[in-house]
Amino acid sequence: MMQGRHSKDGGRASSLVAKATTKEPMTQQEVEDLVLKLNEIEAVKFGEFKLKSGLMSPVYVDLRVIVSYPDVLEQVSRMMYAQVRDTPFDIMCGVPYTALPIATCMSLGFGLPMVMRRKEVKDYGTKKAIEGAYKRGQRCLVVEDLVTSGASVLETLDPLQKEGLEVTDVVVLIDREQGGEAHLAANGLKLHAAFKLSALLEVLQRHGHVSAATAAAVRAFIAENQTKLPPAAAPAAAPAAAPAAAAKPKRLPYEARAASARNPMGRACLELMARKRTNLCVAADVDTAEEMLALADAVGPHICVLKTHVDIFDEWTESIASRLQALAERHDFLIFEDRKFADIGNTVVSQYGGGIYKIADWSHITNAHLVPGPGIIDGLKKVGLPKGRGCLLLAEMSSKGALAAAGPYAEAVAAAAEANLDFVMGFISINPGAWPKPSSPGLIHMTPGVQLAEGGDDLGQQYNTPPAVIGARGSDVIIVGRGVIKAGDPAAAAAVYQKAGWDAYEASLRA
Ligand code: 5BU
Repeated sequence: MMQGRHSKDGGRASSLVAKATTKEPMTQQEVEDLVLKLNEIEAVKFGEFKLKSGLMSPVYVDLRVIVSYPDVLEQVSRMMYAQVRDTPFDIMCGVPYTALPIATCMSLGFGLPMVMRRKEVKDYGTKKAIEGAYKRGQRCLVVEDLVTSGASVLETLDPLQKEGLEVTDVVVLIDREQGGEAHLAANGLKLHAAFKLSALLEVLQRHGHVSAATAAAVRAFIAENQTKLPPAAAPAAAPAAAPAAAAKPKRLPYEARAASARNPMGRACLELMARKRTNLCVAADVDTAEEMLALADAVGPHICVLKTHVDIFDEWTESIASRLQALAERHDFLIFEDRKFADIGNTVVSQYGGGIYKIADWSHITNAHLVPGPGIIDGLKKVGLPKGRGCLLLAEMSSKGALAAAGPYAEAVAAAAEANLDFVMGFISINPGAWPKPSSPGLIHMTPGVQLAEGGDDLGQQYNTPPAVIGARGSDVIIVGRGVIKAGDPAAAAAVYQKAGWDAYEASLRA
């Protein structure tokens, strides 16, 4: 088995490799230029479009037009090849029709042998479903222009497998991030996308081709319109009840969501979690600032976020704040002052930026109730946005009888977050998987009330376990206080929670 540009045919391969290596990977500038070109030739359009389903969409992607722009076609094929240059395969198959010219262009540009699937042949017994030269057991890369649900790729999978070809990888130009990646993964296929729709959107917004309002509408549309896998395309070996399970939108990996996060702290947090393999936030509810700093140093290697309540300490100085920042830097975690602002916009400006604590100066993240209305977000944003800070909105609380709870309150909080994606990075939530609308993929859910066993304290706290919080309830981050800080060895306890949280996350990626 060889990689990317190679062929199994020895003699032919050497000349093809020589040709392929003349093509360098695209630079960032070229990638951005390509996005702008796709917009210019209206392969990607933004506005109001009625889809075949009757649904109104703020984005329309039609890549058929690129056949009329050879320079774009060539760049697209280069960009797509770059995604799979380290992936082993022997031949490629383009999904008819839009991807056929793209596959052909990759074939010519990089010396990659190709086969074609006949779209019209339904009776595979009488006519060849796959045209071209291939041998059973060869590894075939599927080339597609766009993936939404993954259904058309899965249609191509069947005839290829019937011919004895092994299919494990799919390359596309654009992933609309509507569930296709998960559906393909459920069928054993790894998706390599040149662009996620959200990344493309980000470039166009940065260059002034898409307004903030349109970008927000597109992100909300993507989040709200996660596809279900058609039953016919559900995994063949699955038992009868499985298609419905496969149709459930699967968790996207943290790193895949980072590009969708418009708030810099949201993005940093998702990237950090993936990089450090931890979704653990430790609540440093200890008695003194010195103890908090010692705890931060001890649990630092295991956490993505350290949550503080600095108003429980007797003293707070700039020096304590800078020592905490230095620890965050050293151990690669974010600081979250759990201040739970709850006043009118004008007051929170002073509370967040001033006073003894000057929270906005050192805390990457803070949080707020929406009880006063959206003015509180505007006030906090005025202080936090210029400093690149992020805000979590309290949608649900962990304590018994909480009024911040699932239902109209949490729904209003979710809508306020979607309207402020530049500053709001996510939520404090308890059961986000049960919310009527999934939140935008860049928004993070952090859940307090976590211990290794279910239970509670005598003041209303209620505990769920890491698998229940990350798996069944679909949250992203476990917030653990006493489970770690009251342990004999907090660092060892943090390691246990890190593993429990991460195992639950990995299991939910496969679910
Ligand atoms: P515990 O020791 O794991 O129960 O600590 C939980 C922490 O999370 C503690 O700092 C609380 O202030 C915080 N918390 C919470 O428990 N429940 C909530 O709904 C919110 C915050 Br919001």
